[in-house]
Amino acid sequence: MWQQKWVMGNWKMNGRQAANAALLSALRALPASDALVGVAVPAVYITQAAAALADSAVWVGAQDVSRFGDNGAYTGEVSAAMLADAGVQFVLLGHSERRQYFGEDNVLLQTKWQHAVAAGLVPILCVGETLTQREAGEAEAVVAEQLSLLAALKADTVAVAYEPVWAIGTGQVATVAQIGDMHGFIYRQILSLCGESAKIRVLYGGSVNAENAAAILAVPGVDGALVGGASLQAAAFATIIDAAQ
Ligand code: G2H
Repeated sequence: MWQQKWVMGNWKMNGRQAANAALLSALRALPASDALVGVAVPAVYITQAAAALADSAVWVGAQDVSRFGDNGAYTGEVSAAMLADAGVQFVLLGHSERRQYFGEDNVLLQTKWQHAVAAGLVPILCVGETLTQREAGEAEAVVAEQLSLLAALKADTVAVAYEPVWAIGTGQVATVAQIGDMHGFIYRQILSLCGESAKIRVLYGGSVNAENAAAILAVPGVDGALVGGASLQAAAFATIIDAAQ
C-alpha cells in the first residue's frame, strides 16, 4: 500500500441513495487496479458504501471524524471508533473546506489524527495554500506549518493530500512544475519531521479530472490523487483510476 498509487474520491456533501448505488456498483465493477482506490462519502452514506463495496478492494472513507473518542455525550458527533465499526478504512483530515468553514487548526487535527489511528483508520491530512498566500510567496511556509502537527505524532506512516486551495473545484489546476516542487517539499518536510524511515504517500488534489489525471500522476513525487467533482462521475473516476496503474 505504501508503494501503490492511491486514487481517493471525495464526494463532499453530495449524494442520494439511488445515485450512490449506481456509482458504487460502477466502482465495484471496475477491473482490478494496481492502485489503491477509495471513496470518502458523507457520513450518513457510509453504511451504504460499506455494504455495496463489501469484499471488494475499494476502501470506504469518511470526510471527517470527531475530536472526541469512542462514545459520549457529544450530540451530532461521529467518533473514529464508530467509523471503523461501520466499515471505514480511511478518513480525510483538515480538508481546506473544513479549515475554511469550521475553523479546523493543527491542535484540533492532531487530536483527530490520534483518534483515527487509535481506531485503525488511515488518516489523510489535507494541506494547501490559498492564492493570496501563493502570490505572497508563502506557499511553502503555509504548508510547512500545516505539516508541523506531525512532529508530535511520532507517525511512521504518513499520507498527505496537497490541495492548493485556488485549484479546488475551480477547474484551475496547478502546473506540473508547481505540483512537483511542492510534493518534493512535502516529502522533505515529512522525512525531517517523522524520520527517514517514514512510509509516505503524497496525493495531489484540486480539479483532477479524466483529461489531466495522467499528466499529474506522472509527476515525480505524486503518489496519487484526491478527486472531488470527477469522483461523482463513474466514467471520469474510472479513467483517473486507469491513469494510476
Ligand atoms: C479538492 C478536490 C477533492 P475537486 O477539494 O478533495 O475536489 O477535485 O472538486 O477540486
